[in-house]
Amino acid sequence: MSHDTTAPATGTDPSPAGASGAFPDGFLWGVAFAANQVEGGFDQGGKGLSQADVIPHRTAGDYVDISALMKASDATIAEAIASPGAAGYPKRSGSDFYGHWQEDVDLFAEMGLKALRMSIAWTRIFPTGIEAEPNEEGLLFYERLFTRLREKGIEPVVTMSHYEMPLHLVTVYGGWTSREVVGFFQRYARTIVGRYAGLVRYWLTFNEINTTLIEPYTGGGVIEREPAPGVDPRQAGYQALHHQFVASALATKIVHELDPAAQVGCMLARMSHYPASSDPADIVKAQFDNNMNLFHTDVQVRGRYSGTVRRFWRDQGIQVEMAPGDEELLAANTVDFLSFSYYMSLVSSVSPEKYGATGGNLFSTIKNPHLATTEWGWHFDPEGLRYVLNDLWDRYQVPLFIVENGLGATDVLEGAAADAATGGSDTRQVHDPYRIDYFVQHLRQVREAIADGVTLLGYTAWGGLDIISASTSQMTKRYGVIYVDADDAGQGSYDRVRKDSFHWYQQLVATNGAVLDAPS
Ligand code: BGP
Repeated sequence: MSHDTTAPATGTDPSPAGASGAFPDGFLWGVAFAANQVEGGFDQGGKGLSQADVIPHRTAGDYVDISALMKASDATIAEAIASPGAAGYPKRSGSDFYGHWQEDVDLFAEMGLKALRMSIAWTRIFPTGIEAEPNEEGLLFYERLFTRLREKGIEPVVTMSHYEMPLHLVTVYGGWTSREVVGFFQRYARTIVGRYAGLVRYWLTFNEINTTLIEPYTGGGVIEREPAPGVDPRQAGYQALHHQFVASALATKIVHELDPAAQVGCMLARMSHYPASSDPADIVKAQFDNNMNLFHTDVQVRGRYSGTVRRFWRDQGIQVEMAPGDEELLAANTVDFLSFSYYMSLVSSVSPEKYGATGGNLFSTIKNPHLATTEWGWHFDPEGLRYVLNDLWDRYQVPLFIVENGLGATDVLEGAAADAATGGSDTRQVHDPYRIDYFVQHLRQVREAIADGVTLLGYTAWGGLDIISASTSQMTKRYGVIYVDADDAGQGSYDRVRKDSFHWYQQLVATNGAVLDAPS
């Protein structure tokens, strides 16, 4: 019998969704950012210091190994606390969304956006995390913002915790390694869900919850310290992650009780691992790496830890302390949808030394000879997004939501600002065809996945505005379709300039994706 060589259909599929899987009506086209990277105003409105406010801007050669950029030690934190201003700490000024939010929302409305995925800064609501009463000024800021968004027909999709917890909980409680932090988070979640019921209909609990194992400080507020003798250095990460799973389940329960009309999703940095060869050893390694990424969603969508991670704990001697009732709580409070970030794919092998390495989101990987890379070395793999969508849909059969995807690039600002003295008009512009091409190639694959039968709620492109990079703390690693006139040192007018991609994205939304067929 001959081998079946049928390839997956592309663009010609006669499925009921119509040729090439048109985007559904009501598709949530939007953009996405995070409070710690965009807001600034770190010392305004009663906000407390967060874990992100103490990460300085550092450089890292070729950005293949970025781990040093995201770490904090007792010494670096003390130094940061002693530095009163924003200079040297880019996330303290962000893109000054705190000062420009009305103008930015008007720009989003001009683009015709249907959704804005954003996060609430826990430190604007509970500055140290342990207060009995919330900070009213902080609550009001988001209330006004959500109200304005809704007035403009833009759905707020809100992350409760996006790499931004009160520094006090990090330095005094040990971040998420402390069980007490679960209680503080529960109070925070109850406060914001109660206050914004009816305004926020899509909640996400923890951003890229798998970061806690990869970058424990960024994901879980775990300061890097020498582990006690005989204790596996990964122990703290797994314990912190378990507490986050419990807190996520409690937050899910709170939303379902306080606002049954709202939905809750989890958020994973989905990193699909391809085997480097057809050597069965590489195949099994890739399967293991994928399952070690997906166990995070197994817990939040299926309600239980997978056999793969339980075996890993046994083999590695990792002890995760669980309180009585934790597993029942996880099982009873699973999410309504699964959201994820997709930037690139990775490669697995039992003999990685045979291959070169390249950079990536949160960690580096084996270089895939079939793929180009971005300026920061991330694999450029649009088809990988179709693969991920089908894989997640087949595994979980819950609605999916792409809440991050986009290209970090060094854009060039041309032209000059308006000059009152000479009467010169504002001629500033940014030509970013590479970003438009990135969106076109990824969204065509998203459309294929919809034709394959995947249920997808929406797509929010990362950045929207240029914001401070999570991993490198650079402003100049730009993702936005709106240019922000500021540099890595926080110098600039913070003026907003529409890039070419702004106008393209406006067409994308207006045509519900049909612009993807426009000749480039
Ligand atoms: C994801 C984070 C975002 C964002 C993005 C881009 O991991 O959820 O916060 O920053 O990656 O990465 P970076 O900013 O490091 O280029």
